[in-house]
Amino acid sequence: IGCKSSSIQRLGLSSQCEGFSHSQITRLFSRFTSLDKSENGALSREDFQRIPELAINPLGDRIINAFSLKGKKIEDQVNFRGFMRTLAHFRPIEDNEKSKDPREPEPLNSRNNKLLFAFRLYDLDKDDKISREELLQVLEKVDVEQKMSIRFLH
Ligand SMILES: [Ca+2]
Repeated sequence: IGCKSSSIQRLGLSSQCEGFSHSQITRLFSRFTSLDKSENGALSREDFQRIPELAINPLGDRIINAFSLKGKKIEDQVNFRGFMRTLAHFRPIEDNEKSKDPREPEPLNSRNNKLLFAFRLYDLDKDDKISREELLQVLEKVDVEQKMSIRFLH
């Protein structure tokens, strides 16, 4: 759907759009470009840290890592393709998930892939296990955030 446009083909996305529509991709691309302060076609850690939603999110750092993760390695720069692939996990699950052709690769917004994505946010050392310490670290961060929001209420 909507992946045939020439501007999108120029981005090298003609074969796969990760389920995004043409207008969504156009919007994502303009967001990507506005974040790319060094204008080198890739986002650095600092570029991501300027996103207000991530700056206030207790798991912001880990979400940034999720964008930068290639296999088990954290890359310094994220290109548009990688940006889009990470965001694809946040798309709503499609109703017809079960009726899809099992030979097709599972979409990134499937239940499994969403779970895997969340799991990776907790698995800091990428050993495919969440240790007690890793879980506690997340809980502590969330707790701080909750305390802060309570303080703001009073
Ligand atoms: Ca681990």
